Amino acid sequence: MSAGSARSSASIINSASGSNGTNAFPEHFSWGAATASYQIEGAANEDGRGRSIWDTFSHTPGRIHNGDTGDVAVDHYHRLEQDIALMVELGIDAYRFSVAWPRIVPDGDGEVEPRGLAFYARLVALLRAEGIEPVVTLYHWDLPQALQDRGGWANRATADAFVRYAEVVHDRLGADVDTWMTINEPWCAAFLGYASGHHAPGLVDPRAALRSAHHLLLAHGDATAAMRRASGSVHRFGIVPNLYGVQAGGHRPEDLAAARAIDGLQNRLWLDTTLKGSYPDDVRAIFARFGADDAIESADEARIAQPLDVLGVNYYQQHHVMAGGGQGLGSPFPGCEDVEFLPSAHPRTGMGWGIEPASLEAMLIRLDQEYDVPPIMICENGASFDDVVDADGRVHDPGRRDFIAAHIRAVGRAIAAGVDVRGYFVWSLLDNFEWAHGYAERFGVVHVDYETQRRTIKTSGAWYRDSIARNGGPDVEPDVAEVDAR
Ligand code: IFM
Repeated sequence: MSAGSARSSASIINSASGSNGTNAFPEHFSWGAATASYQIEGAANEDGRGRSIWDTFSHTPGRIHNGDTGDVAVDHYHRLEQDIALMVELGIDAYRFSVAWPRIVPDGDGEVEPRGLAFYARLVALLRAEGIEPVVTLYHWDLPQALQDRGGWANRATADAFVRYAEVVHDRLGADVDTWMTINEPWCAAFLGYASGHHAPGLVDPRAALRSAHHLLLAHGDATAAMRRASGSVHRFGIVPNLYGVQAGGHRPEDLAAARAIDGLQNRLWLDTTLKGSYPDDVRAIFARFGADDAIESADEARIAQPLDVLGVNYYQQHHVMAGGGQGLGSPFPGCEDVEFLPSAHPRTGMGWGIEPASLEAMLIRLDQEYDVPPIMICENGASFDDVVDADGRVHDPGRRDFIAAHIRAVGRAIAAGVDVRGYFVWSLLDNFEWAHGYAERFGVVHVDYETQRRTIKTSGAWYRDSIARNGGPDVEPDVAEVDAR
């Protein structure tokens, strides 16, 4: 049994949320780690897996740093036992992974591939055997290429294909998986994929991006309804937007308007539709401006706003914006082409993302105050930093460790203020394929040597393990000397 198994015997969302008296984190708070299929699995051509938009995109010259692809990634497909042993060593209670749609329905909406289902069934069984709770994400961006060839998410039929795929996976894994997340970071899938072209499928088409946003939401709502019909009240369903604090970088009315506009597309688009049942007026106006509002049929908003049991929140940083001098066509914020993004004045991660943990606390409090929000799980939080591998092979990453520690503290403060947060998943368990950055950016608490596939728990991973053992407290501040001495 894992160190985490005793604590994870109660499921994530049904667990009581009372404080244990020594720190803010409830007794059954769930500590986890997250990954995604294309970023770790490799085995791109095995067991009948179909081609995804990320296979196409990563094999297109000039799209990915260094020409990297996910063909091999960190070979997780062949290393399940080894990677689960690492989870046991870290003592995590829960593991959030995504299912690769092209492994299950290789051409998107045709034949089901039993070998793909068998792989995830084995993963779930191995996790359960160690007392680690599986949390499934159904879509973390690897759309079957065959569906993209028919328009991808800009085509309403893709939402129908997603519902069928979700039903197939839910039917096979439902006996052992309680918590189901539909779509990971729909903002990225829609706007980096179809508006800025930084992600697959690499299009610069704001109308298609807005249509895609709507169809991703519809896919979420319809799949949630279908899975709930099949499982009654047994399972918990949610969606995982990536939320950002948004700060105006000036006091002019147009700066405040810029911040409001970015907040609309980054946050309220996903939150108001799923939790309030309607598009915000300013966001709806952007759909109309680009001729994308014809995608929104009269019953759609009700279909999207299915009751949720959990809201997944991915949180990394806060935007600072002001009016003027924006990005023009190719902005990942259609309709906000005149908004300028400013660098954070705070210390930054290796990727230049501002380190502002208080903004996570503020976001959680905002969710609690502005929405009838279900229990929250932080489904991703973490940072890329350059790792230092010493002569003995140990990997030192104090920047990542401090980032994680500070954000856990922020979650603790939000809980103490009354926000119902039930779990925290570090991004990521392992170094992996960081999309357009290829393997140049590392987010893992476990280092991977990409030549040998050797895994080494980093300083941050050792610290996280110790923090989990203390249930995040009473003092989650890293003891630098003690951890580094290992
Ligand atoms: O690696 C990604 C992940 O796939 C989605 N959320 C953000 C992470 C870091 O960029």
